[in-house]
Amino acid sequence: MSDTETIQRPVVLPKTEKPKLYKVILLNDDFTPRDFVTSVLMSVFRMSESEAQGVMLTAHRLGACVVAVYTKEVAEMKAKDATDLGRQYGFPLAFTTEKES
Ligand code: NFA
Repeated sequence: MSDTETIQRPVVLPKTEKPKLYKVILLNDDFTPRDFVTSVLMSVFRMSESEAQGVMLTAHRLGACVVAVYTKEVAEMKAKDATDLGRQYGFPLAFTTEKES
């Protein structure tokens, strides 16, 4: 045996899995008041009033609008919290989630 030996270490590749992201989508309906939708967007998604009005109007005109993108758990929790707020006041307001492609 020689005085020096080379120790073979396994090559460990860093695991850099990027988290899967999910969109929260606001769906239009004919009953929820515009100001209520704007307030929910401001409180649940921390938007300014003008941002929230822009998202609300886009959903109103086009039928749906992407609100924000989060990890799966956060997106699902925010969509539920926002939908539940509408339900508490008797509105059919609905937010869904969709995996980013
Ligand atoms: N379309 C609703 C109205 O005219 C407003 C609305 C916008 C509801 C976006 C839901 C989503 N009162």
